[in-house]
This record gives sequence, C-alpha cells and structure tokens, in this order.
Amino acid sequence: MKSKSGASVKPVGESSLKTGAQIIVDTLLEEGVDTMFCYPGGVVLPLFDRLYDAPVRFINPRHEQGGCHMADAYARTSGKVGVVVVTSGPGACNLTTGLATAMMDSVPIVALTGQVRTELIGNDAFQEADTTGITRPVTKYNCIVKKVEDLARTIREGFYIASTGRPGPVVIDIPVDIEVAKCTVNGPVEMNLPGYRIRTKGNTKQISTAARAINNSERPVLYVGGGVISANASEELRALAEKAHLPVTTTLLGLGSFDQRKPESLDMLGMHGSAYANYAVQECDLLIAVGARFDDRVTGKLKTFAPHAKVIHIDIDPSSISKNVHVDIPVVGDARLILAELTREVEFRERKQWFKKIADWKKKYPFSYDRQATTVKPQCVVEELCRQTKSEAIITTGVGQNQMWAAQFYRYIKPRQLVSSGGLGTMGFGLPAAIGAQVAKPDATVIDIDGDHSFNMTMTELATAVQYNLPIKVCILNNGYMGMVRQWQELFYNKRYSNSSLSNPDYATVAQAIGAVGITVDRKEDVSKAIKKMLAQKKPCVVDFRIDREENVWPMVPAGKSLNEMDGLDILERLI
Ligand SMILES: Cc1ncc(C[n+]2csc(CCOP(=O)(O)OP(=O)(O)O)c2C)c(N)n1
Ligand SMILES: [Mg+2]
Repeated sequence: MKSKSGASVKPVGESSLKTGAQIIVDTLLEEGVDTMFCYPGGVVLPLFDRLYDAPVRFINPRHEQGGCHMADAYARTSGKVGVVVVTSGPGACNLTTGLATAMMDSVPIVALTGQVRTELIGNDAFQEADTTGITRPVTKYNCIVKKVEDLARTIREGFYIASTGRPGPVVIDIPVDIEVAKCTVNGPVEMNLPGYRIRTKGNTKQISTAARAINNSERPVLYVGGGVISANASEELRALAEKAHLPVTTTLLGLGSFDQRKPESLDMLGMHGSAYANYAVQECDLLIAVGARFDDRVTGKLKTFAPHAKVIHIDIDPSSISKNVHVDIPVVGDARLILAELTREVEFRERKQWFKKIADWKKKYPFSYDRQATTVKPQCVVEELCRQTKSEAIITTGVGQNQMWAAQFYRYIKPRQLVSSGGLGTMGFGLPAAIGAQVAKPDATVIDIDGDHSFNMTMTELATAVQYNLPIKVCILNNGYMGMVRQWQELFYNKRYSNSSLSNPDYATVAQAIGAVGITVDRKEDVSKAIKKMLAQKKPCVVDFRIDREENVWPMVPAGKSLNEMDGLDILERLI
C-alpha cells in the first residue's frame, strides 16, 4: 500500500516497533478506513503528523459537531463505520451532540479523541475534559487507553463493537503520551469480549410461531424501522411482504426500506404519519415490528396503541423487546436472516377486505395541501424535488416541519436514501449530513431539505462543502419561524409565538460569500425553474425558498393522544 508521499505503509500485522500514532494509522487502514472527518488540536498533533502521509481522505469540518454528523451520514449512506478524530477538551465536548444523535439512531461511528498526558489527567490541565465521563451516556462503548500496548487491540474492538449487533458510536480517548510511546505490535487476534454476545440467528421455534400468526392473521401490518436498513434486509422485507401479502408502514428512519411506490406501502406512521398507516395500526389484528423500537412519536398514547393486535417483534437488541409495548412473539437476531427464514414459512393470503379498507383510507386521506394557493408551499417544493430527481436523490433534513414535509412528500424507493436525525431530533444535522453523504456517494444527487433555523445552527459547514468541491444542494424551506415550535404554539398555546422567530440572513448572499451558488425563490412560478438550475450546479448550491410562513404539518397526533385521534383530517379531506 502506498501513502500520499509515496512511502509504503506496513500492515499493522507485521511485528515491529512503532509509535502509538503509527499504530493508530495502521490499525485504521487495517479496518478498511479510507475517509476520516478530523479537526486538529495540540494533543492529536502526533497523530495528525502520521495521518499526513496516510492514504486516507481527510475532511476537515468547521466545527467538531459538524464533523461528527458528517461521519454519521457517511456511515448511514455507505453502510461502513464513520470515523472522526478530534482534540481533547473543547474538541471532544463539541462531539457530544453528534454522538447522541448517532446513539439514538444506532449509527456506527468510531471517534478518536486526544487527551492530555496521562500524568496530568485529573489536574485540570489545559484543555482537559473527562471525555469518557461526558460521553458515557451517549456512546455504545467508550474507554481511555492507558498503555500503548493496548492501542491496536482497543481500536479493533472499537470497530467491532460499533458495527456489530445494534450499531452505535464508540469513543476511544487517547492521551498524547500514548501517541508518542513505542511498542511492538502483533497482528489481530480473535475478538474476545466477555459479556458482549450477539445473537444473529433467530430462534427457529419462535420464527415458526411468528409464521403461523402471520398465516392466521386477517388484518396484519408490518411496522418497519431503521434496523431493517442497517441490517441490509430490504430485499428480504420485500420478499416477505410480497409472499405473505402484507401492508407495510415505516418509521421516519425506516423510509426507503420498502419502495413507497408499491401498493402495499402505507408510508410513514406516527405523529405526522399518514392517516391510513395510523388507522391500519389501530385496527390490525397482528403487528409485525421489525428493527423498530416503539418510540413515542410512533405509538402515541401507549395504553391505546394497536389495541387489537398480537405483536411480533424482530430485533437484534434484546433490551428493545417489551420495553414500551408488550410483545407476544419476540424473535431476537439479525433481521436479514430472520426475515428470510420467516418468508420460507409464510403463505399468501388475499385479505381482500383488509386491503379494501386500506385503499378507502388512502383515497379519503392522502397527504395533500392547497395546490391552488398563490404562495410557495413547502410541500410543492418537496414534490417537485421528487419529480425532477425521479425519487433517486439522497435526502438529508433539518428538524421540524421541513423534516416532516421531506418525509411526507418525497417518495423513497431504496434504502440509505433518507438521512435524518430521528431519535434525538438534532437541528443542524442536515447540512453536515449532506456533506458526509456526498463524500460517501460522490456520484449521487444529495439534497438537504432544511429549515431556516436548523440551517442557522451549522451553516458554517457550507465552507467545508466549498473547500472539497462537494456539489451538495441545500433547499431551505424558509418560513422565518421555528415552524414546528410555532405550530405547537398556534395549536396549544393560543398563538402566543414566544421566541420562535429570529432574524435570518439573506441565505443566497451568504452562500455566494462562502463560494457557493445562492438562489432565492419567492414566487410559486419560479419553484420548478430554480430546482432545475440547482440540480445542474457543479458547485454547492443553496436555494432559499420563501415559503408560506404559517403552513402546518398535517395530520397530527397531539402528544399523548392515540394514533387514531388525528387533527387536520378535515383539512386533508377538503384539500384533495
Ligand atoms: C438543537 C435543537 N434545539 C432545539 C430543538 C427544538 N426544536 C424542534 S423543531 C424546532 C424548530 C425548527 O425550526 P426550523 O429549522 O426553521 O424548521 P421548521 O419547523 O420551520 O421547518 C425546534 C426549535 C431541536 N430539535 N434541536
Ligand atoms: Mg423554519
């Protein structure tokens, strides 16, 4: 293997005396890492010096939070582990939001954080922070390396833990003296992690019980989460849904696991899910949950969730089973293997009445909006994006109404196509996520459908996109409000819009100042042309859509209500 400077890189397996920094680089290469998101600082300089010569792509964000979101989106879109390297103290502290985002959405990341010299730890040394203490609740695993001899093994374990079982972020804290200390390294040995056991193959009896329940069911619903995407099980899901003839609804993170153009698709369920998905869940006699965790945004009031249903739950994480909702038939293991086995045992059933009922709900309550309006409607922007990109783009999002419109009005047809912060709901995720996705998929069209205030949080990363010539597209659905907050204030706080609108810059001008293309759209007639122009850009491009300021997201299950108690259905009915 050759480095940037032409020097050959020894595989770590070859026994020789090396510095800690060299061991880190060699172990990363051994793990197949070719791209990293890194921000420097004093205690990681020995490592940065070694990385200078390494055959890896280096992306420098403008803020460590941005770097972590980039690594996260890189992982979500490529299926590989995202790698981020930052300095101690403020660098590591800036990672926490990114780590929590990845933790909540089960995304594999290995974060290497520099630490002050071992002898200074606990002394309030310059740029010292208790990184393992701070990141413990937001990581799947974390540790500090105290001996250079432990370094290679710890990094290998970090990658293994991040990417196996239910994936998640791992932090490895490395004091600077360990980076310069030397030792002899041996090749990888078999992983031995007492207490970390992963069950991949599902229990055969349980699978047969599940198959019987499916065969006997008259009103089944498949409820699919992001776990199906991380398990690369979309093909197996399609096969099961087709063979047994099952309607499929997904969570926000599950979008893309099942082609939304198929007639069996019920689209997204939950607080802002489709009426037909929510009604179907409330009336089903069998709920087959796969790689999903019964989050409160999905279930609404737990007591009345899917009240007539027997529940099958297929998940890699045993702690998810019966956590929120009682499960009748649990199957723990890898969704890909289990779905394939289950498919062998199920039979086709027509379920005419059930599909007729679903078709009626679909007809009565489709996602809709006022198409006659003279203003720029956000839903119209998303629909037009979908039309012009033929449902093929990778979409990232901010958080709020923009995220829900991106979920409702773009049609996702393949896995790893939507990259959105579901569990933590992190505003500011969209732009750095678009950068990470574009790095992973250089030939893809990557579009960040963002909110104005979400974009405000990390817009500095536009400079990163410009520096690395990443032709990402940003569509700001600019309502001049923290729209989702305003919607709640309108509905539940008597329209008292307390601090939910801050002043915004002129985004097109900001984009141009940073070296990107900037476009402003304030007329409905210009939406289509502007999107066409945006899609033709080779440079990063920001389009500021000045949308209808007080548009709301419908339907809505108010917090604490049952899934079938949706507001806004009358509005949807009127707008068809
Ligand atoms: C970091 C962070 N802070 C606060 C919130 C709470 N929050 C959720 S949605 C929202 C408003 C988002 O505004 P904007 O990005 O403009 O999106 P819109 O709803 O207008 O589409 C806020 C403040 C959050 N999700 N994340
Ligand atoms: Mg907004």
